[in-house]
Amino acid sequence: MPLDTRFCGYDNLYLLQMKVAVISPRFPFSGRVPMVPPILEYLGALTLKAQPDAEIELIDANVSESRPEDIDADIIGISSMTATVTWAYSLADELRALGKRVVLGGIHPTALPEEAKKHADAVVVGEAESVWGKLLKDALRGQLEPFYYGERLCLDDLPLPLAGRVKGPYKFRAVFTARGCPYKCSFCSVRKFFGDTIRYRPVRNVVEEVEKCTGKIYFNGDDNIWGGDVQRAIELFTELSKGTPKYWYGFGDLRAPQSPAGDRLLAAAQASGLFSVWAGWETSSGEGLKIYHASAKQGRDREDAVRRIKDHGIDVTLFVVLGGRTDAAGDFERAVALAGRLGVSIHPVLLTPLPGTELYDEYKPYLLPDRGWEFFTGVNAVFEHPTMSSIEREKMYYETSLKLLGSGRIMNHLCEISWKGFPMTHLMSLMMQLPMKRAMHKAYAEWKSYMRSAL
Ligand code: B12
Ligand code: SF4
Repeated sequence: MPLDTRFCGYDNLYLLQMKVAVISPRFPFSGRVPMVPPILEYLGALTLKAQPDAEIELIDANVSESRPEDIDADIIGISSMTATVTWAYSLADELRALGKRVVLGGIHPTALPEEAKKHADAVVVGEAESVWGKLLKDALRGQLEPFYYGERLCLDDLPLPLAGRVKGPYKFRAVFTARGCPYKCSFCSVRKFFGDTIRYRPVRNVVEEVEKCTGKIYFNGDDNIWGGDVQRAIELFTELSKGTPKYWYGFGDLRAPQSPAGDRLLAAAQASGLFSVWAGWETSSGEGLKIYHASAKQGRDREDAVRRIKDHGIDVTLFVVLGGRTDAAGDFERAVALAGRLGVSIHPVLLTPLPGTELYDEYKPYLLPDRGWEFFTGVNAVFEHPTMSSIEREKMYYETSLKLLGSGRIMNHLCEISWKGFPMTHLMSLMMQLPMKRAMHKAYAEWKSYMRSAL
């Protein structure tokens, strides 16, 4: 689009109406994600903060039928994580071949900015807040820089996401209250991206956003819903419980519930509507926890933490990583036994060395050359293992997941949840596991048919 006709001096650029499109990429799996892509609502809001008159198009590629030629904007932003970046690159290439300008951002372009730049006019490395306004102005002038390096600002002044603006078959949206993580899990990209100091949004801003959510349920998208400050978490939960009753779930470590204020924390969380905690158990072996630097977040007695959470009527799902180079076939079976013993859901993930992590550097020599980023989803084997082939690991992954989602197991698990959470926690537990079970059956059938055609 020729820009000079509208260009009236750098300082007045905010007066011009510009068109901005933001795209959340297609996932490399079939099945719907019931959550509005948070980046669409958020980058939309950040755009309006910088350019209040901008015309915005927010596209979830899993829902929208938009073709590249239909997307007409001064600048098109695409967000991506590693699993979705292959699709994002190919869309970016198509858009640029049509003469459109593309900026890539998110966790994968931040980990590998030079790679991303091959597919984009500009790459935002890190958080967008400090650079998005300048980038939009540069786009209007037709003078994009190749890289924009975002600073980690304090979170006092974040715009409220454009809730309700993205239409689709969504069941809920996400709310974020903090960024950063002090733990050092070797397979995780979060610390490098957001830093090891937790930055918190003011409690009143979070409460305002939750009040504005129209639905009854939301996902707390923080890496750790308790944060590193138990008192702040109690304050947040207490304030949330004074508002319109809502239900929520999110990721939490197992350390905070073991703290001296653990029971107060859990009671406040349950009163604010928390119905389910997802926690990184990672591995049952102490040696494994050391290898992945994942011991600190477990506290002294993580089984006690699980019991305490459940006693407060809150459901627990544990994430377990399997198939690492030091893991054995027996670890898959042990994950099933663990679910039975603790009376929880277990979500297994095949260990995936994501770029920008310590694990990636360690596993780089073993990566399978034919596996592109679209395989880095946690259900594919992407590296050589000393004793198990990739087919064996993937087959065991699906079979373990389906055992964990067996009807008897789901029912036993429901009976294990304390009456304090009845009926919402029980209902939500069921509503999360049943679609997961259907999706897993479908994914396994697709995998088998892919294997038959490939062999
Ligand atoms: C929500 C979420 C999901 C949702 C995504 C829903 C959706 N439609 O978008 C769901 C549940 C589907 C999901 C799935 C997975 N996820 Co996820 N997810 C997250 C989570 C919790 C929040 C991301 C988010 O939306 N943040 C809110 C937005 C507003 O902020 P943001 O994305 O950080 O964006 C900021 C900057 O990055 C930048 N930015 C981002 N995009 C763009 C784009 C442009 C153009 C610009 C300018 C700037 C910009 O600006 C923003 C403001 O500063 C993160 C954890 C985290 N802390 O980031 C993990 C995370 C992104 N997920 C991760 C992973 C690994 C997965 C899975 C592979 C998990 C698994 N093994 O099962 C699957 C992949 C799905 C698949 N098979 O393809 C990793 C990704 C690591 C990586 N290198 O790719 C993360 C970082 C978690 C972690 N601990 O490592 N996930
Ligand atoms: S605790 Fe969670 S967010 Fe923090 S480093 Fe470990 S996996 Fe990443």
